[in-house]
Amino acid sequence: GFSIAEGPEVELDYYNFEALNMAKDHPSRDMQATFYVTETLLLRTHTSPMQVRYMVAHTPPFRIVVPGRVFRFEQTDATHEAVFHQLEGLVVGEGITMAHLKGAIYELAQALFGPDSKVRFQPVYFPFVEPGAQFAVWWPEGGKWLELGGAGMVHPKVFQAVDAYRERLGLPSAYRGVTGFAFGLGVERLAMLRYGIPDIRYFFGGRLKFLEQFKGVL
Ligand code: FA5
Repeated sequence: GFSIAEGPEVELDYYNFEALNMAKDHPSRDMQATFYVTETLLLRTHTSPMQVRYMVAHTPPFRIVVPGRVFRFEQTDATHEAVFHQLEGLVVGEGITMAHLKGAIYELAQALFGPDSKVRFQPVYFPFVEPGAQFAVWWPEGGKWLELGGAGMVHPKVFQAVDAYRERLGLPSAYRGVTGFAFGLGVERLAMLRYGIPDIRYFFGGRLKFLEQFKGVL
């Protein structure tokens, strides 16, 4: 029931941060170290800017997923890369709750990792959701929980920013009286769990021996 939307990799600061309740100089921007192109243009640090782009252009109810490449000024290690992919999810409508969010994530985990897979939710802060959570899946190869994504209920300030933008475009406001959930998960980490890959750096390491294993899969 989800449709697929895609957005630009070179993004405006406005969509990547500002409209997501991360004003300039807000310390929460340090959560995602950023490659800037100019003062106002950057390489998107997550797929969440598409939440705003999509909502400005569409009216609820809807369900979307947004796959895409993202970029961060990161120190790399076995679970962190500077270039990776995310899958954003956004569901908006009347009566959408945190229970729908948890159900969707559990369903995804069961479908991908089987009925015995274990998912863990923990409360966490993201400026554009309230309440916010991060979720992890048990990673047998690593012998620990692997943080797969962030999620939460769309923050009222995001809906307000969207409606304010729509008003500037001469569109009627469409986000009063609705709620929504959003999530953003790491695609490489998903593949690591699914195929038992011990190090994220293999994906962009350029070793054919590694890549050729996925010939039939991709
Ligand atoms: C975000 O990027 C939020 N936009 C997620 C979100 C969406 C929250 C919607 C609420 C609502 P975070 O920085 O935690 O959150 O990244 C999300 C996921 O991307 C992580 O859980 C992880 O799986 C993956 N990820 C983050 N940084 C890296 C990295 N350097 N290398 C590989 N994967 C990463």
